[in-house]
Parts: sequence; C-alpha cells; structure tokens
Amino acid sequence: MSRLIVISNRVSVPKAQGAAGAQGGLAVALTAALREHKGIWFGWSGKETETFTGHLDMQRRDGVTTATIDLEPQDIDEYYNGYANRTLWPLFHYRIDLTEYERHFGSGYERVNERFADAALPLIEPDDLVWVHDYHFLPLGSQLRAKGIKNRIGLFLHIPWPPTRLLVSLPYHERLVRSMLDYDLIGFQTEEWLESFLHYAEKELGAKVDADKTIHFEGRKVKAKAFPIGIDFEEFTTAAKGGLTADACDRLRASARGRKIVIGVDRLDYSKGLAERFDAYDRFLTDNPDMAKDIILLQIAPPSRELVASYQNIREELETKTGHINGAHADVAWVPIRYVNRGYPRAELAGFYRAADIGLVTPLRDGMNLVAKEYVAAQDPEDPGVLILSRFAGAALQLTDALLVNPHNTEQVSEAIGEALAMSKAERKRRWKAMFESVQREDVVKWREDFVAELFACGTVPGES
Ligand code: GDG
Repeated sequence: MSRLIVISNRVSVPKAQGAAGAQGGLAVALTAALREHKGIWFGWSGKETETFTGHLDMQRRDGVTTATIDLEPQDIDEYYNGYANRTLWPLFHYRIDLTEYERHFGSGYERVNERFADAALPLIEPDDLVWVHDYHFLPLGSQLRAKGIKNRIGLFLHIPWPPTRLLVSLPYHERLVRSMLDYDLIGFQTEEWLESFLHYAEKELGAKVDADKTIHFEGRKVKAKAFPIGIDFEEFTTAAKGGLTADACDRLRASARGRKIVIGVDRLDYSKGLAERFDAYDRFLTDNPDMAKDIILLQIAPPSRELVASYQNIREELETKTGHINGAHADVAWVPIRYVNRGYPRAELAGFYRAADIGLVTPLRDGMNLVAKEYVAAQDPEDPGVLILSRFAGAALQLTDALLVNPHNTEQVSEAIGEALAMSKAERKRRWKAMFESVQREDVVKWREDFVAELFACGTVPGES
C-alpha cells in the first residue's frame, strides 16, 4: 500500500475523544484517514516565526505522524488572512460583495505555496501518493511539479467551486486554474461544483473534457470527480454511546423544561446563514404566538477567523440580532435564543444533537456540511428529530429526506419549523431512516478510500498493483 502524504493548511490531530473547540470538518475527516494509512500529515503549525526557515517539526501524535512549519507574520497576513480567507473563501461561497482583491494577497499566496512545496520535498518518497487539501493550496501541485516531483498528486476541494461568471471577476483567475491542471486528480464535494469547474476549463481555457471527465490541456491529463465527504460514522456513533453524550442530552432537555429544542451548530461564518436563520426563527415566533413559548433555539457558534473584518462584522450582527429577538419575545422564565460562542467536546455535541427535536442547518452556500450528517447520526431511532436543511449545502444532494429549504426565504424556513414540529412520529422515522442509511454508507472511510483508489489509478502503469 502506498504511503499517503496529506498536505493541508492546519494540522490538527484531535484527541482520541472529545477535544473541545471548533474542530473543523476537515480536521476530523483527515485524522480518520491518516490513522489507517501510513504516512505524514504536513501543514502550518499555526505559529508565527520572525524569519521563515522551513524547519520541519516532526511529531507522532495519536497514531499520526505530523510535520509542521512556522510562517512569518507577512505570510499569515497575505496567504491565510488575505488571499485564502478574504479573497477565495468569499468568492467561492458566491459572496462577491465580500471578496477583496488585493494584489499583495495573490503574491503572498503564491510565495507561501512555494514555501510549502520546498518544505514538503524531503518528506516525499517515490511511491507516495500526495493528497493536497483545499483552497489554501490550489497551485501547490504545480509548485511541486516545478521542483521535480513526479508522484501522483491529487487535490480535494472542500468548498464549492463558483460559477465561471463569478470566478472571472478574480484577477489572474486563468493563471490560478491553469496551475491546478498539474494535479492528476481534482476532487469536488458534488457534481454541481464539478460541473462548474469543467465549464471553466472548457470555456475559459479551451480544454477538452472526455465523457469520463478527464480534462486534456496542453499535453496534460487531469481527472476530475465528485467525492462527497462524510462523517467518521463509527467514531461518532461510538462516542455518542458514552456517558458524556447521555449527560449532555439529559442536561439540555432538563433545562428546556419540556419545550421543543431547535439546534444549530456552526463555525461563526457568514456562509452558514446564521443571520437569515435567526430572522426565520423570529418570523416563526411572531407568526405562531401560541407555540412560541414552547420552543427554544440553541445556537452553538464557536468564533473563527477572528482577524478578518467580515467575521468581526457577522459576530456583531448576530449579537445585535439575538439581543433584539430575545428582547422582543422573552418572558421571565423563557429566552427564545440561547446563543453560545464557544465550542464543546464532540461527545457532548452529540448529546445536544440528540436532545434536539429539530436540526436547523441553513448555510447560504456550503461545500458539504458535516453538521447535518452528525445531527442525523446522533438521533434516537425510536424518536428521531427532523432535519431542516438548506438546498445550497452539498449535503442536500444526499439527504433528500430532510425538509429542504431556501435559507434566504424567511417564510419558507419559518414554515418548515412549523411542519417539523407537527410531523408525526411515523413520518419522522421514515425520513430519518433513509438519511441515516446514507450517512452510514457514505462515510469518511468510503470518501477516503474512493479518493485514494482513484488517485492510485491515475497514471497506473500496466502490471503495477
Ligand atoms: C469545511 C466546508 C465541508 C462545530 N462546532 C463545534 C464542533 N464543530 C464541528 C462540527 C463539524 C465541523 O466542526 C464543521 O464542519 P462543516 O462541514 O459543518 O463546516 P466547515 O468547518 O465549514 O468545513 C464544509 C467540510 O469542510 C468538510 O469537507 O463539509 O462544507 O466548509 O464536524 O461538529 N466540534 C466540536 N465542538 C464544537 O463546538 N467538537
């Protein structure tokens, strides 16, 4: 079996059970992948250094070998807080209004990608499969090729790929996408993002695309395919059988005093549609005064990317909105929204999901969305809750038995809350069962195996196994 070299922005191996904090979906998925494969997980330590040295800090943690480098403050500003999170993230989530096009962000991004390529070189042995993750490293494959790496290199994009019409607003978009065509395999979360990428390759670059979605461009051959990511089903459901989960579930239920519980769990990010969600909940309370006091919304939203202004703004907006809604509707013994800006251990989170009658997952745009899948996995089979899911999350293509909504449509989301509260147990069970089977079947193990098998098959020479 080939070794895996995984490259992602942050290397973050969660503790075996229940690390607190905003453990992103990416980190959770990759740890599961690396525990089974031999290899190395390489990325940024999250630390600053005055002068970049490229020194690799190698460690073995929880069965995973990691290698990290420190970055200079200017690198962090331009690459991470700049191009990755002020340019690509908003643009790829269709938020052209929040996209900042600073020239020095782009050059910093390329410089840091080259630094990563240099630092990765000594880690890569001839038979290794190199698996690069996400929008931080779109040109990394091409940087590795320029330094003589001939291994199979794949990229998986965890976020959406935007329509060509939006992407062309990015200065030097062509240079960026051309650099991606040095990968052997590019994976997307859904067919929709894949189609957008192929459209760009054909229309803007004049590439040829085969029926099997292999792109031919200037003598290069790149396979593009959708690999919907899943949750670590085994780990999640096993952890959810423990005492911490049961305690969390009981605690939340007891505190709700018989009221119905609606839960939202999201990194505090404008793409997650939190402001629109609060508006829809407000509408529900206003339109249904008879039911209003029988429901609470628990929104867990650990802060993220706090140095980026748009994240500070959304945080302020949500604090104001929560204040208004609670001010308008609260009673001495009832507050409609519990808005919590902190993270919880995963096992506790599972208990909160289980206690909740409704999972409200309404991103405006989301590559996949693992919270929707975790909510389904955590339910009591005998009395499952209802998932309300944005049609703009990648997960909506798999979880078709959720109540699918347009998160911009306040009335529709409000009505979906009403429909979920009124849904019969038989209907809840029917919908949940179909979704549960999909979450179980299409888990992170399948995702990893499918991607690695496809990468291995790229350029396989006859007789190789
Ligand atoms: C990106 C893409 C794609 C959240 N709060 C706590 C906590 N979390 C965990 C959740 C979940 C993860 O963070 C979030 O994953 P998502 O998929 O919902 O979203 P992103 O972070 O934006 O992830 C996304 C994903 O990559 C994977 O490809 O699905 O579309 O945007 O696992 O449970 N975990 C803990 N405490 C919290 O308070 N422990």
